[in-house]
Amino acid sequence: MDTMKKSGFVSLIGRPNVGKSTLMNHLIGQKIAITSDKPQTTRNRIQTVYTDDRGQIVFLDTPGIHKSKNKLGDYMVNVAEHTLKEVDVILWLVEPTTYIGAGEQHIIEKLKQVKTPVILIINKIDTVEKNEILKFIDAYRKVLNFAEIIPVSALKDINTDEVLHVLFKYLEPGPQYFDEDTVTDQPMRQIAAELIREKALRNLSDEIPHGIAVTIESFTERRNGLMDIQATIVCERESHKGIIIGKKGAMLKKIGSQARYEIEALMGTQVNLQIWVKVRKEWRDNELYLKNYGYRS
Ligand code: GDP
Ligand code: K
Ligand code: MG
Repeated sequence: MDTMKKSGFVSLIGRPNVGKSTLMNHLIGQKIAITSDKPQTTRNRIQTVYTDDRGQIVFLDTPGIHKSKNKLGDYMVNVAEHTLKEVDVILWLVEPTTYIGAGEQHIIEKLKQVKTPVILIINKIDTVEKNEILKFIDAYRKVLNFAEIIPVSALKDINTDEVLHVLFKYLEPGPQYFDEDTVTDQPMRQIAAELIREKALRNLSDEIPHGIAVTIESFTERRNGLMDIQATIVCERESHKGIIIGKKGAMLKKIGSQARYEIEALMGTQVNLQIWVKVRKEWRDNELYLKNYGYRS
């Protein structure tokens, strides 16, 4: 082990939709965490790994910190808040569209309770004028003692190298926890389920996505390398099932082919993907279903 190399754990926190998953994917250079314009896209804690000659950073992409409405929401908030105490550096992402409101105030209160250095990332700077950004920096400076403040655009990859540079500054020399070619701790079948959920989120209207889960029933490799994947989209209502399937199955076909394309790219092999749709009323408030669908506490 090279003892001069640095390492550590970094948590990405912030309100839903500020771009946490997008930034993490760009930092590690691969799409592992799914993203969408819907809040609460990320439900579990996803761990990814960045390694270069400076050392290794393990990123924890968490569900957003927000006020929860059901047991799934409680679970997600717990996951996010719990990680704050465990990590070496916290990246708090905000976007320059609203000033410090109730959501931010809630996060500030949580951050005041931990000693971990907090780096403020002002994301989506591609959407505002430069002097707006300066106003933001000034406003945030007053509310918490940040280790650093970095404006970036995760989507356009502006200033993201600076994030890595600053992170390595705050990390201590330490062991390399993973091989240098590891990018995530997520099993492939879980990433496949998440990619299907992402395509459903992106193609369906707003009221349905919060009520879906995706499970993988089977995940098997044929002799010729082809993968057979059977998945189920679980939704809360009969009417939702109809919408997810679509006219003559058109919507389900679209979700399936978009997901298959990305799963194939990630796995580097051909995939035969079959998706079913099932109704489970109020699964988001049922402990047993939550556990079954992978949301364990
Ligand atoms: P999360 O909920 O915080 O993980 O946010 P996501 O990563 O899922 O992103 C939410 C939405 O914001 C998606 O539609 C992204 O494409 C978009 N987004 C993320 N970063 C940027 C950015 O730098 N600029 C712009 N314009 N959009 C962004
Ligand atoms: K999102
Ligand atoms: Mg996310």
